[in-house]
Amino acid sequence: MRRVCPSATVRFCSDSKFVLAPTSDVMFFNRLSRRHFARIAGWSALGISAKPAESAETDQGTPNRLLNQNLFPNGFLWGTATSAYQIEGAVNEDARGPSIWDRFAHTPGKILDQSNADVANDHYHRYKEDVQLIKELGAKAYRFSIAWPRIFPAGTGSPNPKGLDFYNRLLDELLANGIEPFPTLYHWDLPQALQDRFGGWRSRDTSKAFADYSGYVAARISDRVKNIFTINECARLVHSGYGAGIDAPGLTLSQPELNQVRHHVALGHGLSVQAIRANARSGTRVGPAENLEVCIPAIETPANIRASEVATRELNAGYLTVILEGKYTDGFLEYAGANAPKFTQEDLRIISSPVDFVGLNIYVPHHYVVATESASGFALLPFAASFPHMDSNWLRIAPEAMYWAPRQVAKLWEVKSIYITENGTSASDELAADGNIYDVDRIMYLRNYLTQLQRATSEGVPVLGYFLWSLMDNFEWIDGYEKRFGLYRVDFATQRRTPKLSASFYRELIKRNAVV
Ligand code: PNW
Repeated sequence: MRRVCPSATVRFCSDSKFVLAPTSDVMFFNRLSRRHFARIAGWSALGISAKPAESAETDQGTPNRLLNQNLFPNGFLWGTATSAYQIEGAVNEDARGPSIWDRFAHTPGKILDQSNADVANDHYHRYKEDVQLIKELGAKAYRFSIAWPRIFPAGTGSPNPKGLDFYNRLLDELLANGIEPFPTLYHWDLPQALQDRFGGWRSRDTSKAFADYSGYVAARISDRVKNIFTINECARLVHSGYGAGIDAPGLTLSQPELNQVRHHVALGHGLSVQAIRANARSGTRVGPAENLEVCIPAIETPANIRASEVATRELNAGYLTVILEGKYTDGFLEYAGANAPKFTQEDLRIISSPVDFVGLNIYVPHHYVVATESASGFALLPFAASFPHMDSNWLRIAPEAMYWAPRQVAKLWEVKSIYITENGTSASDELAADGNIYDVDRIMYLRNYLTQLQRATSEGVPVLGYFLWSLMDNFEWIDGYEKRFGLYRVDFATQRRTPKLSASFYRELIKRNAVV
């Protein structure tokens, strides 16, 4: 693939006549009355359980014509997301086995702040309180993950009934509060025993063990659970865990070995789909939750739009493409050459077992694309050093990723049901003098991404729901507790949860079923 670098043809003028007087915001604040200030401080101090006075005024003062703009489809499902290792804690309780993330986090130098998730959010003991946090947002769905090492402490063999008991309690609590559970079976916390015995996903024995675990769980929860995600983000677990070695299990494999790991993960997904179908109640829906490489047309011309679709298919060849097409693309096999994974036609048939929906984790643009005359038909543009990002350096801001990704998935593979399984951002979340967090940058990010999602649904792209990452601050993998993604702030010393301003934003958006 040829990468092109267009020469800069436009210069932006920084003519000062268009720059607002630097004092203008100060003047605005000076004009606010004391009463107004008291009201802002008052409702924010009350957190989201109090109806914001601003919102009430808008409701009364805004014509219906405006309120009906930016609407999502009726019945659109609003939710939040978390994962087991990032929030549960209680790593040695009720016979849970160790996972590769326990081992990794306890290895000196792997986690930025030298922390681990032994306690994390203590959600294992505080799940009832956390379910109330979801309820207060008005969200009707919750995506969480089930920890494999709680269910099978040694990865295979004897199940641990106490592990399942926890998820039974959680499911019952969610349902009692009118919240639909959307569990993910694998969010990276592989039982350490499988790493030790098989080399983790280097072996197809792990794919088979994942199927057994999936079937066991599905048989026991599908009386209450209607939708199950198999694996969270095959791409990241393969590349960061086995390629770059920055995530657990911290390996840096050669290209052929890495391609084989990728194949085993895709196979694990397919075997899991089959095991769920064989063991769950009929009608249980299942699909992956993938962070596909998002390819955005740099300029929206028909040729670039087509090129971006071709790029999406090629750059996701080892994940969504093989899952949804049952074959590796010619481009992928040609590129991999002698390094290509070893596979059988039967493997491809299993990997492409029909799914009921596709989950997409959308945070960033991976590539801006233009059409070219080259064999591939597309080129990936380099990112400018000045490209903006949020609090995490990797979290580049491109709201239009939220439009193009589901649109392309629906078009390329005729997918009829899509969930946005994750979207959200880290933010610096300074505590204001009044004790609140006015995370207007997170609100800006969410508003812009959700505007693009609404663009997609209004054009008929079949997105059924959205899970905001994350319900609350949590253990952010290699960043430890340094990066905060939550709608609720967590004080990890006291375990106190406090709503940020973005929680009010999300609650208002859910209430109106529209971008606000
Ligand atoms: C996701 N990207 O990871 C994970 O599923 C979560 O567990 C994690 O906490 C969250 O996002 C925030 O990091 C991603 O570069 C990491 O596109 C990187 C990307 C996407 C998702």
